[in-house]
Amino acid sequence: MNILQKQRLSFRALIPKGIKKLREVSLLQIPNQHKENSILESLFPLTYSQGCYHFVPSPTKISGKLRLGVFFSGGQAPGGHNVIAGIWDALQEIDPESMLCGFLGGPSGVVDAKYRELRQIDIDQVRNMGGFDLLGSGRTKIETPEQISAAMETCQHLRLDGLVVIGGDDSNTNAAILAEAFLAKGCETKVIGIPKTIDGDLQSEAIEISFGFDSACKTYSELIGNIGRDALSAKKYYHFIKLMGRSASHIALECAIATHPNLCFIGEERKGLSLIVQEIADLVEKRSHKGKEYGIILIPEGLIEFMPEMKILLDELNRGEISSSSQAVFESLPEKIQKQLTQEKDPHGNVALSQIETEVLLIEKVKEELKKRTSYKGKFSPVPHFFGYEGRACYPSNFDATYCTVLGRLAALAVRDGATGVIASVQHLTDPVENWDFRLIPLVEMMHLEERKGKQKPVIKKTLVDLEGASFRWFAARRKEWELADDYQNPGPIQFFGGADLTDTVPEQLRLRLLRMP
Ligand code: FBP
Repeated sequence: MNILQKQRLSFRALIPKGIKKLREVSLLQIPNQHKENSILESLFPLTYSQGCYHFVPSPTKISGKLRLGVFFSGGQAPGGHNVIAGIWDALQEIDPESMLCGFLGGPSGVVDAKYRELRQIDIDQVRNMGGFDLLGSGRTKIETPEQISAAMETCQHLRLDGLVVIGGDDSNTNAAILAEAFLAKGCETKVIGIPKTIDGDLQSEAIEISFGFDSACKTYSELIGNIGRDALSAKKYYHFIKLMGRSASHIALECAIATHPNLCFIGEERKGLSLIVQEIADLVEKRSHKGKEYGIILIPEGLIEFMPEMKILLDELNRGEISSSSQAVFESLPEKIQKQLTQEKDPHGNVALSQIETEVLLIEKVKEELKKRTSYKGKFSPVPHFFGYEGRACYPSNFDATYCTVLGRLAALAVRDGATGVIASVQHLTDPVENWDFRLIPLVEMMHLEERKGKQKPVIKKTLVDLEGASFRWFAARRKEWELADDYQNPGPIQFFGGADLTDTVPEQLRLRLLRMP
């Protein structure tokens, strides 16, 4: 074990004063204020009308043995292990006789009753470590009546007071369904959601940001910063850097704010493929006229799905019927991309978007475009990159390490005090940790109805980049300047030692939201 690993294992997150002494805190439910939705009400009759919970000082000391289960769901996000460490610490404090059981391999662990009881030694090995390797993860959904019954049987067999779901929008939608089903069937297990995803698209007024976003973006920004420095030194390559983020472009935007690339596309602007290619070719040409044959271009993973003509093509490929206009789009694509579009399918039978090399697609199209331009005489040497998995299991930043520990504590408190169908929420995340505030938000409150496979389904909505929001406006006000100026920033690695101004920084987008100005 290297010295940094040892140091990180011994790091202890600061605990905000409101939840420092768990036996002296209790929940206070305030009446619900969400808009009436009769369909949601009919789907969630038992959890629909509950209000959100605040944490308040308790007049009496509350203790009691608890039995909790927990699992990871979906893609890795730095800080996940700290959620479990936070739950563990809270249980030790509430009653050291409590039990914590980890389900293996994601939600399927609950359905198939694959679990193991966690001990202090397990927690000591993963505290402040990235990854989800303590339990593993998976993308199975617990949604069929058979799966729900199997999950309930496991929870009843283990006599669980609570089940904590560490997941994104889909997993938390699932958590809401489970909570309702358990209540309806008289199962005592409470279901609590934790907002996880590096994509940053599980956010709302109540959920300021999902955990993992900060550490992943800081890792990508470090890499982009290094590439910027290399580009300025070598002056010979165009770096096309695709960044993870299944749909929304929050990661690309956050990294652009931190690193100032020459171009960064934001999917939510919904530009077509040819416009994007024109913009890149214009940039390459303009820079070439200034003697600059290098540059940095950021491309969000979800960009392709926002391009109107590609969206139609992808939908048609998913349905298996291609119109003549989509056929023409398909034929205009490089052969490699055509193969990826037709060969790779995700577990739901859809085109596997994360496997489509949008960076290669853009490089090939820009090459074609530049060849056509007689005004361009430069040398275009592109290099493709894809940063995704590099950032999902890094050491969590202090922000994520602390945020996750607190989320774990909130989950344990929620179960102790009998809440179910809620997600843990920490507010005022830009304030000093001491002053953070907490809520449990009913999951149904975050849901709306969306068409899935021709049917209206209740789901938690993915939050896209708000083109009127402070972060996008800040970026939009500066991006023109970055095209030619080479204002590359090199933020360096996540810092764990030094002053709080180095170690305790928050995501740029949270900071900008507070400033509320371009
Ligand atoms: P979650 O939404 O489950 O947190 O996962 C996000 C993500 O990392 C996306 O950014 C990416 O598109 C996807 O997972 C990749 O999935 P996989 O791990 O299956 O390759």
